[in-house]
Amino acid sequence: MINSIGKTLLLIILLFGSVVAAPKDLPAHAFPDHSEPRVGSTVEGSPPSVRIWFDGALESAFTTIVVQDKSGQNVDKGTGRVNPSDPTILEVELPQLPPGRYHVIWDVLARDGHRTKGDYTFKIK
Ligand SMILES: [Cu+2]
Repeated sequence: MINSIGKTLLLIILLFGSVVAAPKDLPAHAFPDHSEPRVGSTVEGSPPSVRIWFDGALESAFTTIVVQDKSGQNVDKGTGRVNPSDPTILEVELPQLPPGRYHVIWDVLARDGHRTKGDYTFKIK
């Protein structure tokens, strides 16, 4: 049995679902396009930084990126930021890291006020 509140919630869920399913219709809504190191890749030696290119400009405030080792410890230099000369790039510097699997975790706010978050791993050999 669905009451009016239930119908309203269902409508909100359907609308939200359609927005998520059709990000290309909302160019200001920031989604990752590609990254360096690439998602799931194995790189030779410790990279100097992790960079993620988004399809829209990011707000510096409320936008974070961290890199963790397999035990969940942050291993980046704590310099996560939106690139000052290109607001579609989220980046963080890395120290010299030993071989292993690393986890990149990001959370961004686009200029249109929409938040997206995600994570991926890469390996250093
Ligand atoms: Cu949006």
